[in-house]
Amino acid sequence: MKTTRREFIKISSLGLGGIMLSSPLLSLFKDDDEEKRNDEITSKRYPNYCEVCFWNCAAWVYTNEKGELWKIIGHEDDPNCNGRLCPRGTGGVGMYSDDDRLKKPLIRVEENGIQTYREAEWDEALDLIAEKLSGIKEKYGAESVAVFNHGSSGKHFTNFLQAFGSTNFAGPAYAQCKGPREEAFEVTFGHALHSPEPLDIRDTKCLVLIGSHLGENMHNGQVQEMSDAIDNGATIITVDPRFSTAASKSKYWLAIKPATDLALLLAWINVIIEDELYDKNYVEKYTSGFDLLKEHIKSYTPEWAYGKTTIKPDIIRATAKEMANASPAVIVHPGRHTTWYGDDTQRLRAVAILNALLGSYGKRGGIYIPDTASVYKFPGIPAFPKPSWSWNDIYPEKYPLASLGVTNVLVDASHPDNTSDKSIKAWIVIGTNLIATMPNIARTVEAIQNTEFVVVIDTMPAEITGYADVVLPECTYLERYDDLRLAQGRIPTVALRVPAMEPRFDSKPAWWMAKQLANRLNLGDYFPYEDYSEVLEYQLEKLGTSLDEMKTKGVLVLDRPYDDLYYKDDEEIEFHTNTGKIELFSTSLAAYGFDGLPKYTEHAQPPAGFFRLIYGRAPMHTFSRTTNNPNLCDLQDENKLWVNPKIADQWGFTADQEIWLQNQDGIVSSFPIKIRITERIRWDSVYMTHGFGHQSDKLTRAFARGLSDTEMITKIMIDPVNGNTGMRGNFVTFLTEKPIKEEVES
Ligand SMILES: Nc1nc2c(c(=O)[nH]1)N[C@H]1C(S)=C(S)[C@@H](COP(=O)(O)OP(=O)(O)OC[C@H]3O[C@@H](n4cnc5c(=O)[nH]c(N)nc54)[C@H](O)[C@@H]3O)O[C@H]1N2
Ligand SMILES: Nc1nc2c(c(=O)[nH]1)N[C@H]1C(S)=C(S)[C@@H](COP(=O)(O)OP(=O)(O)OC[C@H]3O[C@@H](n4cnc5c(=O)[nH]c(N)nc54)[C@H](O)[C@@H]3O)O[C@H]1N2
Ligand code: SF4
Ligand SMILES: [Mo]
Repeated sequence: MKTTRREFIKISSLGLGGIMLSSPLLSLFKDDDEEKRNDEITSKRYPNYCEVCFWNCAAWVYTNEKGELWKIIGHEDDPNCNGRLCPRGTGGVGMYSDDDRLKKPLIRVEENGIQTYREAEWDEALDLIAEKLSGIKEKYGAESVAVFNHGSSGKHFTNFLQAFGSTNFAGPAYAQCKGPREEAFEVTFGHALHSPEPLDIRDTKCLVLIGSHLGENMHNGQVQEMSDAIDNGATIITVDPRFSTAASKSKYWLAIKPATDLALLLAWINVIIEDELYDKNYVEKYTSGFDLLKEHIKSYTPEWAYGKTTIKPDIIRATAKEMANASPAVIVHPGRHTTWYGDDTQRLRAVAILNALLGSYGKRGGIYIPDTASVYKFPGIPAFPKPSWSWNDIYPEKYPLASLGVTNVLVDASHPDNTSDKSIKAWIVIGTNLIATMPNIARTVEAIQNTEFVVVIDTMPAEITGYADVVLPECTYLERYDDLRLAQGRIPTVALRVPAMEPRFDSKPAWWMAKQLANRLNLGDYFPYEDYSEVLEYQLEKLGTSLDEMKTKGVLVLDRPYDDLYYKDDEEIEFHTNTGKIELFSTSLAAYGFDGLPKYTEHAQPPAGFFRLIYGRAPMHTFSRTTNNPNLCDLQDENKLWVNPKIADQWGFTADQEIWLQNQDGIVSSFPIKIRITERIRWDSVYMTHGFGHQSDKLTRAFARGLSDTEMITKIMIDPVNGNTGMRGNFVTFLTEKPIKEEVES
């Protein structure tokens, strides 16, 4: 098979405008009262769970008397949303109605020397994929095929991949997101946090947000609980170089110098130990390594931390005291997007240690012990074959504590500079826009060019689809069955997704695609059903209900069999760590040659004329997936660059002036961005919302609107513990004139 260089395929059209909306914390939720619900007698409603982000709130999807999609509202019994969707969830109708959606399978062809796509029928597209995959399996082994996945339909293809003979699957929700905090909590408490995070915000007396911006980060249930906690008088302490929405609700805003959070965390630990503010009983009973920690922490005084963080020693002391006063009803929020500076597992270890010293793990108002529903596997599915190697064998000396597939390892293993004898030759990408998601776009593209075959399954003509050999259009979550949602929480719940609408165009559900492909590869036994509803029917009957009943209920709230939400006073607990204790000193990190206690590491600060690029979420959008959504686009259609007035003055900027960015590696942004001059950002940093600046002109509303942070992130700081990609070490400067870009031959 010859590898041809894939040109990024564009099909042209143009963008539209919209308005910006500013956002107080809770006014963002739509309040759907019972009365309104009962009004809708002529309409029909279908249960679903939201796929606009991965909080997966359970919802009711309404169609009107004409059978048209009408609206989506939160499910009243669902603890993830308590009957209220966030604006993005409400805007989910736009995922269905967007006319830019992928419509038919596409196959890459060359016409008159130019690469383009032609539409194909499903049979032809699936035959082609089956043929290519079996060729690659024969030549390099099944293990050389990888799946990149995110979202609920990805599971159908990770199942397919395992049936095919490979376990090389990975999603950005680990190595570009929550990997560091998961490993840090795993080694400290013997249990990763998972999602939704089991934080007892509802009952907390003190919530510390360190680089986590609830309110803009609209994780629904958490934002609601934070709002309740504020009403109940809880103290909020926000550590953020930017005055976030959360900071505006806080008693303390600590405008930390970016990249120095570990200094603050260590200083807090220092105060809590030196001033004997920790929970002595808890520490004695449940933890190990306290003496080592006490010794280790001595030099990390608030005075020392002041020099690093620019946060005054008395503020560090006062905030440590606030936490201790609230103990054990205190949460040092572990955050979620935690891949920042490459020493992230160690930073999150400091967060875990703080929670342990404050005795909050397993306590009311702290971190509770979650429960999750489980379901039976559909009968008759054979065991998956055992592959001869997996992602963690590619570079055996690296990333010993990565517990899930690492996307960037699979990229490295596809890249021409791969040094391993194991390599990836084909990609199946489902529900993740890797071009907008993985830092260092050029490297991702080089890896793609070096593979022999790429399939992309998406709903939208996202950038990643432009690099595929075959594109398969998935129908949206409103048009398909999918697995039951088994969310962890205070009580176990099950939520059902059923189609409210027929798939638009010629789109199909992923479960169907996976099964059709499997049939073509003699793997049909792994998908022993004609329709996915059979799987749901079976699993729901085992739970004592039925598909029909659940269509009217939507959510099943199960009993929690044991009263074990919190530890009882003096309860004996065996933690799943090497010592059976909460490990203040991590024996597993130490066993792999890493620091058993977090040490401060110095990170580079921006050179003169450059500013640290920081980024985050906007309440109206989820990454790059919603920026073309007609409903959400109306609310916010571009991002702006937050610049401190001092810097704006120096550069002579005016509000809304358009500028371009250039980063430390000379990368110039494709598009300009408007300036927002605001005191809400430190002078040494600039901020923008992630997910804008789309390159794909098939996204008619999002193309060239705003600027892509990912484009500017070419320096990656890899966490040696788990291979996760620290992305906040990039610096940018401003270009006030439109840069003249040389056209590069592709
Ligand atoms: N620069 C930068 N990079 C980041 C981040 C950042 O803040 N800045 N955040 C990181 C984090 S925390 C995460 S979790 C990742 C997320 O990264 P991604 O998972 O890549 O998230 P999205 O950009 O939402 O891409 C989702 C893709 O799925 C498609 N899609 C939507 N619904 C469906 C569906 O039902 N079926 C299928 N098949 N496709 C669907 C969308 O059209 C889109 O192309 O990004 C990480 N990368
Ligand atoms: N509306 C909306 N909500 C979402 C998502 C979405 O796309 N849209 N995505 C969801 C997902 S998958 C994730 S992972 C979460 C991510 O949500 P969070 O875990 O909250 O992470 P980010 O969005 O990256 O948060 C960025 C915050 O960190 C601050 N920051 C930047 N550098 C530093 C630093 O050095 N130190 C400190 N202390 N702060 C710093 C930024 O100013 C910003 O306020 O959001 C989830 N919720
Ligand atoms: S938080 Fe919002 S976007 Fe995310 S699942 Fe819930 S309603 Fe949907
Ligand atoms: Mo994430």
